[in-house]
Amino acid sequence: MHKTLFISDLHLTPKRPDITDCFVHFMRTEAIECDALYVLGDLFDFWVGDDDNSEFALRIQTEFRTLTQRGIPCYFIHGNRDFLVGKRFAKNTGVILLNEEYVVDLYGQKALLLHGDTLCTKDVRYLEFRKKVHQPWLQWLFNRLPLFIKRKLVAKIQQDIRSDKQQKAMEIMDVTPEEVEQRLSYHNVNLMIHGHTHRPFIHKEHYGTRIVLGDWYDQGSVCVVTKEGYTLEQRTFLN
Ligand code: LP5
Ligand code: MN
Repeated sequence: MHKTLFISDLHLTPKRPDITDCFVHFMRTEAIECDALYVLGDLFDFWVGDDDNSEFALRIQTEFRTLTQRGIPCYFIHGNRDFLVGKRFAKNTGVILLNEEYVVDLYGQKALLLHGDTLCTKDVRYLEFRKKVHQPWLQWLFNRLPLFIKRKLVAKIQQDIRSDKQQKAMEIMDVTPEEVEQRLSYHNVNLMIHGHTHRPFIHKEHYGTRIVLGDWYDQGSVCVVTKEGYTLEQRTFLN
């Protein structure tokens, strides 16, 4: 049966081997049989840069390379935690990096794909922060720092902004419905798939359907699309 798979918000880290194991199992048993795999951001808990040559970083890249070498196309949209995934990662893995909004044709049904952070327009402080760290000149500079300095800087910034997020109301960190409608209408589609909010659900509104992928903290979350339709499914951790 032809199917296309969507995942996001795995937050892979060497600190959580249970998530990594579930991901590796998914890649080797399910993804290996699909038409295409789309990763909609936050694959990593944080990606400091393509120069990360840790065993962990290489291990994850090998999983993607194995898949793409078997002829299965893999696509990636940056999340707010892995916006520094770059050309070298793409070259190493064969993964194709997509723009932040991408319209895909799924067996005749068009869908808008995105990470989901940009839909949270009430989270003004985050969007200002995003604008800053997305500046090409800043990323160019950051990419030229030694790996250990980048790691320290990231840890420091994460620590500094932690309390900022803790003070935000849950409502601020969810999508703005008007923004969802606006993005769908801009692309002239009625289906959207995204992650980021960690609130897995299939929302049906008068302007279209919004599939929200879940995070992989306690189980895997996969959206499976076939020519018959779509399902949002869970994958239990191995043990
Ligand atoms: O992912 P999640 O759910 O935990 O939180 C996100 C938003 N947080 C983030 C932060 C990243 O996870 C970690 C960032 C590390 C930055 C390293 C940068 C290295 C430099 C690179 C230069 C090229 O994305 C969170 C959202 C939440 O999703 C829900 O949508 O609310 O946003 C924040 O918490 C952001 C704060 O509100 C922003 C505070 C501003 C502080 C200004 C510091 C300026 C630092 C400038 C850096 C160059
Ligand atoms: Mn996110």
